[in-house]
Amino acid sequence: MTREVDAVPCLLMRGGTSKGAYFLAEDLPADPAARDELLLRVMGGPDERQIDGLGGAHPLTSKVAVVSRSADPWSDVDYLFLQVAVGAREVSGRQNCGNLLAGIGPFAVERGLVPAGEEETSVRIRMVNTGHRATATFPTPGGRVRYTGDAEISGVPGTAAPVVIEFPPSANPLLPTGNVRDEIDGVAVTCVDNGMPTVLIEAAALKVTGYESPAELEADRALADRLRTIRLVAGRLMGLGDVSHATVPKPTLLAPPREGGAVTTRTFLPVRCHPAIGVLGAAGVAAGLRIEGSVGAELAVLDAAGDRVRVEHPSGFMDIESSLGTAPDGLPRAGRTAVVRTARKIFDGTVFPAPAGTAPP
Ligand code: NQM
Repeated sequence: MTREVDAVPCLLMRGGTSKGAYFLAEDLPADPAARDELLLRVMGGPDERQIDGLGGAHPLTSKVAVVSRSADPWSDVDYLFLQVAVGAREVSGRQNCGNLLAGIGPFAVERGLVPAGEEETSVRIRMVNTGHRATATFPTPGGRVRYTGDAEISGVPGTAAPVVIEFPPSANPLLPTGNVRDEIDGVAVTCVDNGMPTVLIEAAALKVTGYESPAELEADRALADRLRTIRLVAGRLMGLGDVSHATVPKPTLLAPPREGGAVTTRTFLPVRCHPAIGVLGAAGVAAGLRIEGSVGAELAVLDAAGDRVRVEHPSGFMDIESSLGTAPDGLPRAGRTAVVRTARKIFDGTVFPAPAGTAPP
C-alpha cells in the first residue's frame, strides 16, 4: 500500500516572469501518476481559483520544477518542468519553461546539489522535458546565493541579481516541418522550435494589429477560434500529434516593432495571452526572424552587426542573443542562445497538499 504524502519540502520561487513550486525529485513520488495527482493537490487544482493550494490561478503561476542530481555527464542537475493546468485536472510535461529555469541554479545551491563558488556559480542543467541543455550563472558571494542586484527585467517590479542563461547550439531541427513557411487555414506561418514549439503568425493576417493588450486579445472570440484551428494543424505538421490537450505549440503574433526593438509579439499559452513572453518562446522568435523568407523576417528590424534581438512584448521587451547555424541537410539550426533573467526565493518550507478526494471533479 502506498502511504499518502501529507507534507512535502518545497521552495516557492519567482523564476523570470513566472512563479513556481520547486521540489527535489526525491521528495515526490517516483511514479508519475502519483506525483501528478499530488501536485494537483499541492497547487489547488483543478479549481479555477486554486484557492486550496499554492497556485496563483494563472498558467504562469501554476508551475512546478522537479530537480535532481544528473546522471548525464555534461549536466550537474536534471530539471523536469510540469505545467499544472488551471481549471482542469491536467499536469503536463510536454514543454520546457525557460523562466522557471532561472531559479534552478539557485535552488540547486540552496539544496546542496551543487557547491557554490566564492563569487559566482555556474550550474549545468539538463532540461528533461526535451533534452535541451543550459548553463545558468549567478552571484554567490561568500558561497551563498545572492538574490538582490541591479538587473531589471520587463514584467517584474524592481531589480534583482542577474541569472545569465546560455543555451549551447542545438542539434534539434529549428524548423520541425522542414519548411520555412507553411500555410494553414489560409494563413502563412513559420513553425519554429528553439526549445519551445512556436507558430509565428503575422498579426495582420488574423485581422488584429498585434499591439492590443492581452485582455483585448483574450476577449476576441473570433481570434481564439482561428488560433485554435491553426495550432491543431501546426501541432500535427510539427510532429507533435494531437495537441488539443497540450500546451504546445504556442501561437505567437508578430507585428513591426514600436519601441526600437526588432519585433512586437503577442504569444498565447496557448489560450491565455502571455503578459510578457516565455524565454524559449522568445528564443524561437529571435531565431525565426533570422531565417530568410520566414514569417516575420520582412517586418523585423534586425541589427545586422550583432546577435542581440530585442523582442517587444506587452510589458516591455526581452533581449535575446541568438545566432544561426546550418545543418548538413542545409536547413538552419539554432546556434548559441543567451538571455538574462532574475529569480527570487520567496518562501522555503513545507507544503501541505489538500487531502486526496477533496478536489472538485
Ligand atoms: O518559453 C510560458 C513562461 C513560459 C515558458 C509558456 C517559458 C519559455 O513565461 O521558455 O518561459 O510559454 O508556457 O514561463
